[in-house]
Amino acid sequence: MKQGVLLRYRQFLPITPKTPMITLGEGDTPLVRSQRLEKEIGCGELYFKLEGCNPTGSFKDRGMVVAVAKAVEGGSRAIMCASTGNTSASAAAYGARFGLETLVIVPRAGIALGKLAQALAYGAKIISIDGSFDDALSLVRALTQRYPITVVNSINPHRIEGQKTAAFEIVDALGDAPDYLFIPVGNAGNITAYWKGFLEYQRAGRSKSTPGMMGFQAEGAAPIVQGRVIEEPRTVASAIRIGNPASWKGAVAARDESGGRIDSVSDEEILSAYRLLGSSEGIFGEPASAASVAGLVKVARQGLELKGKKVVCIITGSGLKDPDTAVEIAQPPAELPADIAAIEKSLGLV
Ligand code: AN7
Repeated sequence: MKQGVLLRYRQFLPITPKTPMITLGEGDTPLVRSQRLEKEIGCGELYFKLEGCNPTGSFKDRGMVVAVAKAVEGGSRAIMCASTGNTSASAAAYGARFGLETLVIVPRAGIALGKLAQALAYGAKIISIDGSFDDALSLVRALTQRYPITVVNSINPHRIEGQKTAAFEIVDALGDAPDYLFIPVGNAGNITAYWKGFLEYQRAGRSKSTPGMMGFQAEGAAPIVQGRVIEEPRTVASAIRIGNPASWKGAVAARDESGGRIDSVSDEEILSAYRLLGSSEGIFGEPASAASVAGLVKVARQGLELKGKKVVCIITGSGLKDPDTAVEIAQPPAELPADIAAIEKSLGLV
């Protein structure tokens, strides 16, 4: 049975005797070695951390379990978040299971179908606004100040605490930190959390080194790269369609303290990495997740020395979250009569 994040890493988490040790089986996700890309780009060892294997299909569950445990501990009755989809799915699941009402505000344009389906299935109250994620987050900040509702976006520090456990797992699996960690950046909570985790583990003597933090935004939604708020962020990777990240400063600190980079990748590069992951590694991540791999391909092309280096790419969410994109960009299936000759011909068997 899976322990869950709270039990497994309790000495690193803000747990008191009153904290309920809840879990939906989050964390302990696979770290799988690359079969193809590692050789293609010539790095020492390349691993993918499959965060889509969490209970609601994304890394958000690691932070949500801590945020919800602390909300329950504090006597809260309701939680609220703004979301590009995954945070709302996770909040709704943990809220439903542990007796909290879940209120969600999402941008009308571009929340992937699977994520909306999840929030609906878990019984959240969902409001879809004619505005961006950033507008939704401003509304959530205002409403949770006005009413006794716990905010569970990553402006809630318990979210960051939970998410840092993914860094612990990587060090536990590899025996030390990798040389580089590639990660998509949206609201920038996750890169902030990983960096905190790597630093804390090093301080605790669990690792000798820390990785260069390599964060990637989508080109049309790259406020940190451009150094300005993007009013109308655009990208196929709806999860990271964010123009004014809440953890902007945390991301910049992670980059600068680790000797890493924050750069952008185009939608074309994201989709190319998305296809490559699926068709040559057997890993179906959602488009935003492919930004980490697109970033690795980009820096390898630019000549970053990767020979002998250990690299981890975070695959932040499952590809099943966004079936529309998967189908849209693929060759449609061949439609044939139920006839063996026609099928033989179509498959090139004869
Ligand atoms: C799959 O769900 O912001 O930089 O509201 O769903 O920590 O925001 C999702 C973000 C990467 C970016 N990959 O992480 C939300 C939301 C996936 C994501 C990110 C998100 P952050």
